[in-house]
Amino acid sequence: MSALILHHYPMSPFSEKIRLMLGYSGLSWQSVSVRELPPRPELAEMVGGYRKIPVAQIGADLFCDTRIIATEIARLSGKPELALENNDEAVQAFVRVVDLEVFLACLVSASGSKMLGKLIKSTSLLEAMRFLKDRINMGRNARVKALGPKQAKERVQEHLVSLEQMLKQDFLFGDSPNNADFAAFHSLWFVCDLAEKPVTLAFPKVHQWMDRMRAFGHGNQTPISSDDALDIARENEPRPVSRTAEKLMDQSVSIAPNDYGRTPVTGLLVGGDEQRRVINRDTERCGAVHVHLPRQGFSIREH
Ligand SMILES: N[C@@H](CCC(=O)N[C@@H](CS)C(=O)NCC(=O)O)C(=O)O
Repeated sequence: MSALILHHYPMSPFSEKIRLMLGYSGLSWQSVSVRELPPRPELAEMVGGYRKIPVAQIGADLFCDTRIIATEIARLSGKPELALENNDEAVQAFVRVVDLEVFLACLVSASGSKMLGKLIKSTSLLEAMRFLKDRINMGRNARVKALGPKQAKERVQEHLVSLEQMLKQDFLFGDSPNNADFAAFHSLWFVCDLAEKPVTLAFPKVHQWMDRMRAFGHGNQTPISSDDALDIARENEPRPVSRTAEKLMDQSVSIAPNDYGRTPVTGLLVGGDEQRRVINRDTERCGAVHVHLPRQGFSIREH
């Protein structure tokens, strides 16, 4: 089994992106089920304020955002095409659009009584109400605004037309999948598989591509508890990290996403690379941990 632990919940589209990458990569992984909304005390002990899901963990290293998680999966599985930075600019530009604008349009398009019913079934009526309140607040504090229902539906249609044109071969950018296929899949999975809206029926190539993507499955997962994950962090040292020539190096910083869910992680900036920054957090329950966050789409400030 690989040492990769995924903190996620079943109805989370970005988690589905990673679960499917894990299926494709052939890595076995450990699964921690988390609540659909904060508080998530065990996870927060490790990642501090970062509130988005999924989060991945290897020992005492925590990886925030699917961009960084994909890089880790690419490295562990020897499948470089899964890391966004290993793909050309056309792929990277496509993923920037599908992971934000198209994702938000799909969320709006998927909402309705079917989704609410599923949420109540997988949690409870009270939890579903708390969830809605949480997401309304999250939207209010976001820097990006979601479209209204009519525009969102149009945006999803426009996206499907474009995917249908791109699919001249089995996958979006060639005969085998890369990061873009997983990024484009998860939002449509939310609309088609969870909200059960058959939006791809009029797009045969997209429909078949979705089936090819689903066939990767989620791979071999072993459930563990959030306390087990804390124990694993405590029993391990963070892995060595390269220092970078940054003004705030070795200083206490806070790093937060620029778009939504903008609660910051604070800690000591200890290094990183071109794609990520790494901060050290000293925690009560598991000692020192390193939190890895993307540079793109995140802001850093002195704390
Ligand atoms: N850019 C992030 C987006 C992650 C994201 O938006 N996740 C949603 C769930 S799919 C989320 O965190 N929602 C708020 C929450 O679960 O508390 C990534 O690539 O990981």
